[in-house]
Amino acid sequence: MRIVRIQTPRGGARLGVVVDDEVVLLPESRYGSGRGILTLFREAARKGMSVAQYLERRLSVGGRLKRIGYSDVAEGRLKGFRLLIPIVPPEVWGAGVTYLRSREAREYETKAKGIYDLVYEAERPEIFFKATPSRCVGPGDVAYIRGDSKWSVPEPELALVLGPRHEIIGYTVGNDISARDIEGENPLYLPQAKIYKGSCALGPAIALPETVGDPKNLKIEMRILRGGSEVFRGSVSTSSMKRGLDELVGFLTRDNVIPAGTVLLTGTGIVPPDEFTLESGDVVEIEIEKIGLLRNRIERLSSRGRRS
Ligand code: DO4
Ligand code: MG
Repeated sequence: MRIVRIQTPRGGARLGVVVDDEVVLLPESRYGSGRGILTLFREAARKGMSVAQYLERRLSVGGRLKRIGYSDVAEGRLKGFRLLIPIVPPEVWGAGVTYLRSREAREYETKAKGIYDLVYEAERPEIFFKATPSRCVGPGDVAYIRGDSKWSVPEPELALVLGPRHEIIGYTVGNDISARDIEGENPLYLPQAKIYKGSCALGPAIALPETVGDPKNLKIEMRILRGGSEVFRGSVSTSSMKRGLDELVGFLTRDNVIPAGTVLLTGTGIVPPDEFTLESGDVVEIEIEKIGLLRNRIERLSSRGRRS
């Protein structure tokens, strides 16, 4: 079962349950807020149920619930309906260098040789702050590369949605857009390479744990289109991630205050060739098996030197 958030023609947002290629819209406006999935989670927990069980019961006694085609909404064919970011997370964190391919790419770009070899092998993973709500975008939104970077790439990542007790309540697709030149110049520039307006894309759906099965056995694919033609395609399985998901969540939440709804990106295992950089107008498509396809057009920010 997958949960989406949908803009409706009347201007409000609703949560929808995706069943095959159909979305069943939940009429309750309390679920439509940016953290409506947490409201669902708490209501389900109060009844001793998982969200999937709670929704199954809700749908079975649902009466006449509105149904729309998932592909129709996702492809913009239904006037007035649009997919929204499925959760507006209070915080987004990222794990880094969790795949061998990322270690190789980081070592290639960095002037501080050896540092990423160390973090790949270390007991403690790299965990960094990535985004606040205003820096996140959803499916179909424009995502950004920095105006002062000449070498920026998408990072397709399995994203974990955490509940009030730091449990994984769902999975979504994340794009940790990053400036490789800024990150490579000096590891202390990492926050500038990672955190800026529109640097984090999330969506299109939150897949519930029951639907995902083994999250360490999911295929992640990325395509980059330029002028309508494919300029990059790559894939990886989450089975080649070096760290366990509980291990990453454990380090993130150790002695830390992590609000419910926080998203943790689990690192990239797909890196385009070193000569590749994103350009304005590129379209990035990231698909994770059992979760969905996240598509964003890329624009370059032009605020160099501006204060706000
Ligand atoms: O230190 C670099 C971060 C690397 C990263 O974001 C990743 O591996 O996904
Ligand atoms: Mg990353």
